[in-house]
Amino acid sequence: MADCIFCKIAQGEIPSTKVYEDDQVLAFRDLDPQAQEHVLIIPKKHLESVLALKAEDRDLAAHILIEVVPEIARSLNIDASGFRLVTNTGADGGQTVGHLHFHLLGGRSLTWPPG
Ligand code: DGP
Repeated sequence: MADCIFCKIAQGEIPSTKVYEDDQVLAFRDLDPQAQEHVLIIPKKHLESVLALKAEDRDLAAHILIEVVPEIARSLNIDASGFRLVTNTGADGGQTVGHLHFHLLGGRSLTWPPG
């Protein structure tokens, strides 16, 4: 998508602080961190939100949850202490960037419920 900021980050047109990358997925530090560790995990392929995932994306979704999230959590050393994985969806969900992303937050004790 030509005007998608996260597509531009995935393509290297906008700089980011990368914490993980493979052929399908990029993870980088959030511009406005809400915790000591705040990473955004995105598919390189443009998908608007979790609602845009289709059956053909099953392997991609599983890869993010099964391989990418644990690997990043281990690399940030928050796998034992714990973390939160969030995907804001749509207006009420607080989604501000229309490219599927998972917030991985950790490094402090997070409260619940969210605002
Ligand atoms: P959400 O509100 O769930 O759509 O989260 C979007 C997040 O993206 C928000 O925490 C701020 C972050 N963000 C927006 N633009 C940029 C950017 O250009 N670079 C980085 N690293 N993060 C960004």
